[in-house]
Amino acid sequence: MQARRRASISERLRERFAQARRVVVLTGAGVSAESGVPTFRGGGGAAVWKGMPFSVISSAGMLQRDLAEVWAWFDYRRDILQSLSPNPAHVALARWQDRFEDFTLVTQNVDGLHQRAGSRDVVELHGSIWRARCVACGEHYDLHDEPQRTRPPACLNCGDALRPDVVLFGEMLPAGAFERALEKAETCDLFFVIGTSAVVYPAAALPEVAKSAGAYTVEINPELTPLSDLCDEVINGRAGEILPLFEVNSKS
Ligand code: BJW
Repeated sequence: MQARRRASISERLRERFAQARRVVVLTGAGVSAESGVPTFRGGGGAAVWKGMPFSVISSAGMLQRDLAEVWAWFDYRRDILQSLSPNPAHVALARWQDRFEDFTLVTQNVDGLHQRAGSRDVVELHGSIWRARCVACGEHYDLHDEPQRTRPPACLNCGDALRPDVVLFGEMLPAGAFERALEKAETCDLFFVIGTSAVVYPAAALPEVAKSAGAYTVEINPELTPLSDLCDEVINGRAGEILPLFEVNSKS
């Protein structure tokens, strides 16, 4: 079906939204853009740090070659995040969890802003920048309250090295996370894909799965993506401006 592109919410979507029982939302970096978090792609460019494209620094190969540099990249980003706050898109999605019979928020973001806005039980496909993990025994460490320089230099359990608990290119997703997202995508009636360039797999397969299983699929993004033609509706706009509109003018 040819996607319809609109900058506001159609009556048809409002009806779907009012009647939906099982809703899944897949978010990407664009949802945090209005908080000031840089996206990876979009706007014609790709994130670069110290001259390295993020696809190099955020890769399994880099972790093997230079763990200290990978830590420096994530320390730098955690530092930026400390001064940023959730935006109206995060806040709107946190409200949605109490609105539907079954609501699942699946995110590719590692920034924790959904949780800070009040979202519970978020499926984090690519891990969290706020956790470290032992490369040997898998012990986890919460980095929220730890100033960067005092994080344990090594695992307190087995003494081996710690790494950021995020999913780098070429790594497997956390056990169970994709499976849970897949099950929800297969059984939902309304699926939103918001603020993702939809080029990273397996996350980008979820809207396709939902659509094939009969869900009404909606994309919210200021740019077109490889999923735009697949979706039943495409709202070309910023998540922080569009999502609050569902509440403001909702008929229900
Ligand atoms: C707005 C906005 C506003 C702006 N409002 N919107 C099948 C086919 C081909 C390749 C593969 C495949 N299956 C697996 C692969 C390999 C690979 C992959 O997908 N590669 C492709 C890129 C080619 N996938 C993997 O390696 C994954 N692992 C895996 O599949 O394991 C099994 C396996 C292992 C080994 C071999 C084979 C299979 C793991 C992927 C992990 C991705 N990790 C990263 C880094 C995380 C750590 C970190 O933070 O550094 O995750 S990469 C990066 O991309 C990050 C993101 O979560 C992810 C997605 O990016 P996202 O969220 O879409 O952001 P952007 O920047 O791309 O887009 C922003 C969008 O927002 C744009 O569209 C803007 O327009 C929009 N926007 N402002 C709304 N205000």
